[in-house]
Amino acid sequence: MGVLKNKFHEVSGPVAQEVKSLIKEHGNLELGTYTIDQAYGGMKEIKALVTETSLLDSVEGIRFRGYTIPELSEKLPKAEGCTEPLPEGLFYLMLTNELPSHHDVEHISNTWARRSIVPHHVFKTLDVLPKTTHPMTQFSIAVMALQTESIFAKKYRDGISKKDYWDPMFEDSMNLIARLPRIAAYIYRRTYHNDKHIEPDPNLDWAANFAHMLGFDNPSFKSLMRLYMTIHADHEGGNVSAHSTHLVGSALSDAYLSFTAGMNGLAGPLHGLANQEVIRWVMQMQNEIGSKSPSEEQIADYIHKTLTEGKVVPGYGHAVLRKTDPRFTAQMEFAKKYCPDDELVNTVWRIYKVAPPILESTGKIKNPWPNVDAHSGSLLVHYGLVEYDFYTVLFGVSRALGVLTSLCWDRALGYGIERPKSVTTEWIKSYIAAKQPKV
Ligand code: CMX
Repeated sequence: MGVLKNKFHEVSGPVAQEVKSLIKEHGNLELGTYTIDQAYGGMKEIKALVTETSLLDSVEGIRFRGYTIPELSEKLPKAEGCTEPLPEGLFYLMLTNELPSHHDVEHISNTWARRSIVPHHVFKTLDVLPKTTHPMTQFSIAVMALQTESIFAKKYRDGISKKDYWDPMFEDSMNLIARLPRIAAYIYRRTYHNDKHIEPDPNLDWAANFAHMLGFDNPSFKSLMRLYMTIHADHEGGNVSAHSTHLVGSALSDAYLSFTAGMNGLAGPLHGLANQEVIRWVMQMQNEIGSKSPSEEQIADYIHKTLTEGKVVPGYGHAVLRKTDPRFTAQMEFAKKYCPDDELVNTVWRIYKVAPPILESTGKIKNPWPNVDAHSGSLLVHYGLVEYDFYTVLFGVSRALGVLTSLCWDRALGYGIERPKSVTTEWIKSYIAAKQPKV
């Protein structure tokens, strides 16, 4: 068994026992109550999922295994000369619940580099798609084409004991994470750079190699990719990409099938696609106003116009958060260090000043503050990655770290098939009638 797989087995075994006895002894304890409003309104705040890798506080933001983003920034190993954490380290932390050493992250980088070969038929599948196919659609199709490689699917077909499910899920997850940067870079280069592909460099860490294959060898872009891949990796279990991966995985669908489901959810404009929508919206504003550097007043007018037209202001609001997303702040700190005078970055900062009070004044938007997507595109544009339709693919590559770690935990803890109860509006009406006081 590999070092990391051994470690995961060693760590997850006792947790599985603990969960078993916890359910046995306290399974009947109520976790909360919920309302008709929540049943219609996307099940917000209903505590009905258990996800080990991270926990989201509405005010403080995300904690990965108990650590905030600034704490991770300090504690996770870094590449030489780089100020940003290596995403390999976050993966190790989420998987094992322990902070990794330099040696641990090096081991993961090497393992992923070794496993990164993508079978030729995946590229051939992509090659038949029109180049106008949205990059997220290409990404999903490529991962589906890669499903031929699923070790879990083969083992299940041959007959495998339930207690061993976690093992091929771990192998599939490691292989998939290793191959995603290659697939994503291939999509980018075929779509925007005339099929001029760039060979991987196995000596680079996972994020730096991704940057290299995309065609960006600037050291600070590599730093940005390490930061980007770390902060987008996970946001507890209820968001659309994490939940759909978990839901589909609960049917014992393998990592490829489950992850693709998550990516199709990430491709929605209210979730991950918001990162492309932000830049599209800012550019439309610049065009309409006729200035690359719109004033606060002009931005305010444009926000009002967007709201009047019945559209959302992309990059603002959140289903859980009620403060500025710490992932936005982490990117803002990066920008202050590397590109404080960038025109687009400064426009994003000006929007940050202007948008919250306007959104708040509507009286209905629960969170007027920016989320992760409000900042990411401006940094990518700064380095020349201007093809914003591609941005959600970057999010997707990072999100694999969190949702696939969770799938490994789902299998290690023996979680069952997900099957909440649904009712009809007629049922709800009868329920309300039955609850009315008798007169
Ligand atoms: N602009 C305009 N209206 C907004 C808004 C925004 N940024 N955020 C919320 N609203 C509206 C909602 O559409 C809803 O309107 P209706 O009552 O007319 O349906 C109302 O305010 C209440 O919504 P909410 O409870 O505050 O927010 P939700 O939990 O329903 O939705 C989210 C959360 C993120 C989908 C929403 O804030 C939004 O659409 N934001 C813009 C898109 C975006 O940035 N998404 C990325 C989120 C982060 C990620 O997953 O990557």
